[in-house]
Amino acid sequence: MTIDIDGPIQVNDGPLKPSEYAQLVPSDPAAVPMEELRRRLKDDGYLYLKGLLPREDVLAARRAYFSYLEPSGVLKPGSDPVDGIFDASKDVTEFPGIGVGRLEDMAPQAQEFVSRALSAHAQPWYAQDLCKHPVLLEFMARFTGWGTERTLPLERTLLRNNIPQAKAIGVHYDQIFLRYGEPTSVTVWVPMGDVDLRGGGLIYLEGGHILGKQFEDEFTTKAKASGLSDEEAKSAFNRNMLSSGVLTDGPAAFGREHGRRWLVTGYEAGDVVLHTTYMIHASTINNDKNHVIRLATDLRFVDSSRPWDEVGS
Ligand SMILES: O=C(O)CCC(=O)C(=O)O
Ligand SMILES: [Fe+2]
Repeated sequence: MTIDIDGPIQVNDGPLKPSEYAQLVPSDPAAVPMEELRRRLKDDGYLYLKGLLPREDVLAARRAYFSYLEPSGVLKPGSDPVDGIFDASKDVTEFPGIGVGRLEDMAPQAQEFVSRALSAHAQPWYAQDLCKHPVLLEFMARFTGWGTERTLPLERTLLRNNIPQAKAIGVHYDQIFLRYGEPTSVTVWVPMGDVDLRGGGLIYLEGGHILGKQFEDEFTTKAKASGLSDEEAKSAFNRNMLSSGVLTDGPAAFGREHGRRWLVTGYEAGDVVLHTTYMIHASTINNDKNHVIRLATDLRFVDSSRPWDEVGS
Protein backbone atom coordinates (compact mmCIF):
# COMPACT_ATOMS: atom_id res chain seq x y z
CA MET A 1 0.00 0.00 0.00
CA THR A 2 1.27 3.50 -0.75
CA ILE A 3 2.51 5.96 1.85
CA ASP A 4 -0.05 7.93 3.86
CA ILE A 5 0.09 11.29 2.16
CA ASP A 6 -3.20 12.27 3.60
CA GLY A 7 -2.89 11.11 7.19
CA PRO A 8 -3.48 7.72 8.71
CA ILE A 9 -6.52 5.51 8.50
CA GLN A 10 -8.27 5.85 11.85
CA VAL A 11 -10.24 3.18 13.65
CA ASN A 12 -11.96 3.31 17.06
CA ASP A 13 -8.74 2.57 18.93
CA GLY A 14 -6.40 4.85 17.02
CA PRO A 15 -4.55 4.97 13.68
CA LEU A 16 -3.60 1.84 11.73
CA LYS A 17 0.10 1.69 10.94
CA PRO A 18 0.95 1.14 7.26
CA SER A 19 2.16 -2.38 8.13
CA GLU A 20 -1.25 -3.14 9.66
CA TYR A 21 -3.28 -2.87 6.47
CA ALA A 22 -3.30 -3.93 2.83
CA GLN A 23 -5.49 -3.38 -0.20
CA LEU A 24 -8.93 -4.97 -0.47
CA VAL A 25 -8.73 -6.67 -3.87
CA PRO A 26 -11.40 -5.67 -6.41
CA SER A 27 -13.09 -7.97 -8.93
CA ASP A 28 -14.75 -6.86 -12.15
CA PRO A 29 -18.14 -8.60 -12.38
CA ALA A 30 -18.29 -8.00 -16.14
CA ALA A 31 -14.91 -9.64 -16.81
CA VAL A 32 -14.46 -12.42 -14.27
CA PRO A 33 -16.38 -15.70 -14.78
CA MET A 34 -19.04 -16.55 -12.20
CA GLU A 35 -17.17 -19.68 -11.06
CA GLU A 36 -14.10 -17.62 -10.27
CA LEU A 37 -16.17 -15.00 -8.42
CA ARG A 38 -17.65 -17.78 -6.29
CA ARG A 39 -14.20 -19.17 -5.62
CA ARG A 40 -12.99 -15.75 -4.44
CA LEU A 41 -15.84 -15.34 -1.95
CA LYS A 42 -15.21 -18.83 -0.59
CA ASP A 43 -11.42 -18.52 -0.40
CA ASP A 44 -11.17 -14.90 0.76
CA GLY A 45 -14.40 -14.47 2.75
CA TYR A 46 -15.24 -11.38 0.70
CA LEU A 47 -15.89 -10.43 -2.91
CA TYR A 48 -15.45 -6.78 -3.77
CA LEU A 49 -17.38 -6.10 -6.97
CA LYS A 50 -16.52 -2.85 -8.71
CA GLY A 51 -19.40 -1.07 -10.39
CA LEU A 52 -21.99 -3.84 -10.07
CA LEU A 53 -24.86 -1.35 -9.73
CA PRO A 54 -25.57 1.62 -12.00
CA ARG A 55 -23.87 4.55 -10.30
CA GLU A 56 -26.75 6.94 -11.01
CA ASP A 57 -29.27 4.61 -9.30
CA VAL A 58 -27.16 4.48 -6.13
CA LEU A 59 -26.71 8.25 -6.19
CA ALA A 60 -30.47 8.71 -6.62
CA ALA A 61 -30.97 6.83 -3.33
CA ARG A 62 -28.25 8.93 -1.69
CA ARG A 63 -29.91 12.13 -2.87
CA ALA A 64 -33.32 10.99 -1.64
CA TYR A 65 -31.88 9.98 1.75
CA PHE A 66 -30.17 13.28 2.46
CA SER A 67 -33.13 15.29 1.18
CA TYR A 68 -35.23 13.30 3.64
CA LEU A 69 -32.81 14.01 6.53
CA GLU A 70 -32.17 17.63 5.66
CA PRO A 71 -34.88 19.07 7.98
CA SER A 72 -32.84 17.75 10.94
CA GLY A 73 -30.14 20.35 10.19
CA VAL A 74 -27.39 17.79 9.55
CA LEU A 75 -26.32 19.16 6.16
CA LYS A 76 -24.10 22.12 5.46
CA PRO A 77 -26.44 25.02 4.55
CA GLY A 78 -26.62 25.59 0.80
CA SER A 79 -24.96 22.26 -0.08
CA ASP A 80 -26.49 19.78 -2.51
CA PRO A 81 -28.14 16.86 -0.64
CA VAL A 82 -26.54 14.27 -2.95
CA ASP A 83 -23.14 15.34 -1.63
CA GLY A 84 -24.19 14.64 1.97
CA ILE A 85 -21.88 17.29 3.45
CA PHE A 86 -22.05 17.51 7.23
CA ASP A 87 -22.57 20.93 8.79
CA ALA A 88 -19.20 21.01 10.55
CA SER A 89 -20.25 24.00 12.68
CA LYS A 90 -22.42 21.52 14.63
CA ASP A 91 -21.38 18.98 17.21
CA VAL A 92 -21.40 15.33 16.10
CA THR A 93 -23.15 14.33 19.30
CA GLU A 94 -26.22 16.21 18.07
CA PHE A 95 -26.61 13.50 15.40
CA PRO A 96 -26.56 10.11 17.10
CA GLY A 97 -26.31 6.86 15.15
CA ILE A 98 -29.15 4.37 15.07
CA GLY A 99 -29.38 2.35 18.27
CA VAL A 100 -27.32 4.80 20.34
CA GLY A 101 -29.45 5.77 23.31
CA ARG A 102 -33.21 6.17 23.69
CA LEU A 103 -35.20 8.55 21.52
CA GLU A 104 -37.09 10.04 24.46
CA ASP A 105 -33.83 11.05 26.15
CA MET A 106 -32.63 13.05 23.14
CA ALA A 107 -32.88 16.73 22.32
CA PRO A 108 -35.61 17.52 19.72
CA GLN A 109 -33.16 17.93 16.85
CA ALA A 110 -31.43 14.62 17.60
CA GLN A 111 -34.85 12.97 17.88
CA GLU A 112 -35.82 14.26 14.47
CA PHE A 113 -32.53 13.06 13.00
CA VAL A 114 -32.78 9.56 14.45
CA SER A 115 -36.49 9.16 13.64
CA ARG A 116 -35.88 10.15 10.05
CA ALA A 117 -32.84 7.85 9.79
CA LEU A 118 -35.12 5.01 10.99
CA SER A 119 -38.17 5.78 8.87
CA ALA A 120 -35.93 6.16 5.80
CA HIS A 121 -35.80 2.34 5.78
CA ALA A 122 -39.45 2.18 4.72
CA GLN A 123 -39.29 4.75 1.91
CA PRO A 124 -39.78 3.39 -1.61
CA TRP A 125 -36.56 4.95 -2.94
CA TYR A 126 -34.73 2.75 -0.44
CA ALA A 127 -36.84 -0.34 0.37
CA GLN A 128 -37.80 -0.91 -3.25
CA ASP A 129 -35.53 0.95 -5.63
CA LEU A 130 -32.23 0.23 -3.89
CA CYS A 131 -32.75 -2.91 -1.78
CA LYS A 132 -34.65 -4.72 -4.55
CA HIS A 133 -32.60 -3.34 -7.40
CA PRO A 134 -33.13 -5.76 -10.32
CA VAL A 135 -29.39 -5.87 -11.13
CA LEU A 136 -28.61 -6.89 -7.55
CA LEU A 137 -31.41 -9.47 -7.27
CA GLU A 138 -30.52 -11.00 -10.61
CA PHE A 139 -26.82 -11.14 -9.78
CA MET A 140 -27.41 -12.73 -6.37
CA ALA A 141 -29.80 -15.35 -7.80
CA ARG A 142 -27.17 -16.41 -10.35
CA PHE A 143 -24.19 -16.07 -8.05
CA THR A 144 -25.64 -18.18 -5.24
CA GLY A 145 -27.23 -20.65 -7.68
CA TRP A 146 -30.43 -20.44 -5.59
CA GLY A 147 -32.35 -18.99 -8.54
CA THR A 148 -34.87 -16.16 -8.43
CA GLU A 149 -37.49 -18.20 -6.56
CA ARG A 150 -35.31 -19.04 -3.56
CA THR A 151 -33.07 -15.96 -3.30
CA LEU A 152 -34.65 -13.94 -0.55
CA PRO A 153 -33.43 -10.48 0.46
CA LEU A 154 -34.17 -10.09 4.19
CA GLU A 155 -36.48 -7.17 4.94
CA ARG A 156 -34.33 -6.38 7.97
CA THR A 157 -31.57 -4.09 6.68
CA LEU A 158 -29.38 -1.49 8.32
CA LEU A 159 -28.98 1.84 6.62
CA ARG A 160 -26.21 3.67 8.44
CA ASN A 161 -24.98 7.22 8.20
CA ASN A 162 -21.51 7.77 9.64
CA ILE A 163 -21.07 11.41 10.53
CA PRO A 164 -17.42 12.59 10.45
CA GLN A 165 -15.60 11.54 13.66
CA ALA A 166 -18.50 9.49 15.03
CA LYS A 167 -17.71 6.11 16.57
CA ALA A 168 -17.55 3.29 14.00
CA ILE A 169 -19.00 -0.23 14.28
CA GLY A 170 -16.64 -2.55 16.13
CA VAL A 171 -15.11 -5.87 15.11
CA HIS A 172 -17.73 -8.55 14.39
CA TYR A 173 -18.97 -11.22 12.02
CA ASP A 174 -22.56 -11.28 10.89
CA GLN A 175 -23.52 -14.76 12.10
CA ILE A 176 -23.53 -13.11 15.53
CA PHE A 177 -26.67 -11.28 14.38
CA LEU A 178 -28.17 -14.17 12.40
CA ARG A 179 -27.72 -16.87 14.97
CA TYR A 180 -31.01 -18.65 14.30
CA GLY A 181 -30.28 -19.28 10.63
CA GLU A 182 -27.88 -21.57 8.82
CA PRO A 183 -24.49 -19.98 8.18
CA THR A 184 -25.11 -19.80 4.43
CA SER A 185 -26.49 -16.27 4.21
CA VAL A 186 -24.50 -13.71 2.28
CA THR A 187 -24.24 -10.05 3.25
CA VAL A 188 -23.99 -7.41 0.56
CA TRP A 189 -22.52 -4.18 1.85
CA VAL A 190 -23.57 -1.30 -0.37
CA PRO A 191 -21.78 2.04 -0.02
CA MET A 192 -24.34 4.67 -1.07
CA GLY A 193 -21.97 7.22 -2.54
CA ASP A 194 -18.22 7.48 -3.00
CA VAL A 195 -16.29 6.74 0.19
CA ASP A 196 -12.75 8.06 0.47
CA LEU A 197 -10.09 5.72 1.88
CA ARG A 198 -10.36 7.80 5.07
CA GLY A 199 -14.09 8.34 4.74
CA GLY A 200 -15.37 5.57 7.03
CA GLY A 201 -15.52 2.54 4.73
CA LEU A 202 -15.81 -1.09 5.76
CA ILE A 203 -12.56 -2.99 6.44
CA TYR A 204 -12.07 -6.74 6.44
CA LEU A 205 -9.62 -8.83 8.42
CA GLU A 206 -7.31 -10.80 6.12
CA GLY A 207 -8.39 -14.47 6.45
CA GLY A 208 -11.10 -13.25 8.85
CA HIS A 209 -13.62 -15.87 7.68
CA ILE A 210 -11.38 -18.64 9.02
CA LEU A 211 -10.79 -16.92 12.34
CA GLY A 212 -14.52 -16.14 12.74
CA LYS A 213 -15.37 -19.80 12.19
CA GLN A 214 -12.75 -20.76 14.78
CA PHE A 215 -14.32 -18.43 17.36
CA GLU A 216 -17.68 -19.96 16.66
CA ASP A 217 -16.42 -23.55 16.87
CA GLU A 218 -14.47 -22.94 20.06
CA PHE A 219 -17.45 -21.40 21.72
CA THR A 220 -19.74 -24.22 20.62
CA THR A 221 -17.27 -26.86 21.85
CA LYS A 222 -17.02 -25.17 25.23
CA ALA A 223 -20.78 -24.81 25.51
CA LYS A 224 -21.35 -28.47 24.62
CA ALA A 225 -18.64 -29.60 27.06
CA SER A 226 -20.49 -27.78 29.80
CA GLY A 227 -23.57 -29.85 28.98
CA LEU A 228 -25.65 -27.34 26.99
CA SER A 229 -27.91 -28.54 24.17
CA ASP A 230 -27.58 -26.98 20.67
CA GLU A 231 -30.42 -24.58 21.39
CA GLU A 232 -29.04 -23.64 24.79
CA ALA A 233 -25.60 -23.13 23.26
CA LYS A 234 -27.09 -20.73 20.72
CA SER A 235 -28.84 -18.68 23.32
CA ALA A 236 -25.76 -18.66 25.57
CA PHE A 237 -23.77 -17.46 22.59
CA ASN A 238 -26.31 -14.73 22.02
CA ARG A 239 -26.11 -13.57 25.62
CA ASN A 240 -22.35 -13.62 25.52
CA MET A 241 -21.81 -11.86 22.21
CA LEU A 242 -24.88 -9.71 21.99
CA SER A 243 -24.33 -7.98 25.29
CA SER A 244 -22.24 -5.63 23.16
CA GLY A 245 -23.04 -7.13 19.75
CA VAL A 246 -19.41 -7.14 18.71
CA LEU A 247 -16.20 -9.05 19.51
CA THR A 248 -14.43 -5.84 20.46
CA ASP A 249 -14.67 -2.13 19.63
CA GLY A 250 -11.01 -1.80 18.66
CA PRO A 251 -9.84 -3.10 15.26
CA ALA A 252 -6.21 -1.97 15.70
CA ALA A 253 -5.57 -4.03 18.84
CA PHE A 254 -7.57 -6.95 17.46
CA GLY A 255 -5.48 -7.10 14.25
CA ARG A 256 -2.25 -6.96 16.27
CA GLU A 257 -3.41 -9.61 18.69
CA HIS A 258 -4.23 -12.02 15.86
CA GLY A 259 -1.26 -11.04 13.68
CA ARG A 260 -3.46 -10.12 10.72
CA ARG A 261 -3.81 -7.08 8.53
CA TRP A 262 -6.96 -5.14 7.78
CA LEU A 263 -7.95 -4.92 4.11
CA VAL A 264 -8.91 -1.37 3.18
CA THR A 265 -10.00 0.62 0.16
CA GLY A 266 -11.90 3.69 -1.02
CA TYR A 267 -15.28 2.87 -2.59
CA GLU A 268 -17.30 4.33 -5.45
CA ALA A 269 -21.07 4.50 -5.79
CA GLY A 270 -22.10 1.32 -7.62
CA ASP A 271 -19.53 -0.90 -5.85
CA VAL A 272 -20.72 -3.63 -3.49
CA VAL A 273 -18.87 -6.08 -1.26
CA LEU A 274 -20.24 -9.55 -0.55
CA HIS A 275 -19.06 -11.27 2.60
CA THR A 276 -19.68 -14.60 4.22
CA THR A 277 -21.32 -14.96 7.57
CA TYR A 278 -18.10 -15.65 9.54
CA MET A 279 -16.00 -12.97 7.83
CA ILE A 280 -14.62 -10.58 10.45
CA HIS A 281 -15.03 -6.89 9.63
CA ALA A 282 -15.37 -3.41 11.15
CA SER A 283 -15.59 0.17 9.95
CA THR A 284 -13.06 2.98 9.99
CA ILE A 285 -13.69 6.39 11.51
CA ASN A 286 -14.98 8.84 8.95
CA ASN A 287 -12.18 11.38 8.57
CA ASP A 288 -13.25 12.74 5.21
CA LYS A 289 -11.51 16.05 4.68
CA ASN A 290 -14.59 17.53 2.99
CA HIS A 291 -16.92 16.37 5.80
CA VAL A 292 -18.76 13.96 3.51
CA ILE A 293 -21.18 11.82 5.52
CA ARG A 294 -20.65 8.13 4.85
CA LEU A 295 -23.86 6.34 3.94
CA ALA A 296 -24.09 2.59 3.42
CA THR A 297 -26.41 -0.33 3.95
CA ASP A 298 -26.06 -4.02 4.74
CA LEU A 299 -28.36 -6.26 2.74
CA ARG A 300 -28.63 -9.93 3.56
CA PHE A 301 -29.59 -12.71 1.21
CA VAL A 302 -30.77 -16.16 2.28
CA ASP A 303 -31.92 -19.37 0.61
CA SER A 304 -35.63 -19.34 1.44
CA SER A 305 -35.86 -23.13 1.03
CA ARG A 306 -33.60 -23.60 4.07
CA PRO A 307 -34.05 -22.51 7.71
CA TRP A 308 -33.05 -18.88 8.04
CA ASP A 309 -32.98 -16.41 10.87
CA GLU A 310 -36.55 -15.09 11.11
CA VAL A 311 -36.29 -13.80 14.66
CA GLY A 312 -32.89 -12.23 15.23
CA SER A 313 -32.06 -8.57 15.39
O1 LIG B 1 -21.74 -0.08 7.46
C1 LIG B 1 -21.08 -0.40 8.47
O2 LIG B 1 -20.39 0.40 9.08
C2 LIG B 1 -21.12 -1.81 8.94
C3 LIG B 1 -21.64 -2.75 7.91
C4 LIG B 1 -21.64 -4.19 8.32
O3 LIG B 1 -21.21 -4.57 9.38
C5 LIG B 1 -22.19 -5.19 7.38
O4 LIG B 1 -22.55 -4.83 6.25
O5 LIG B 1 -22.27 -6.38 7.75
FE1 LIG C 1 -21.47 -6.70 9.62
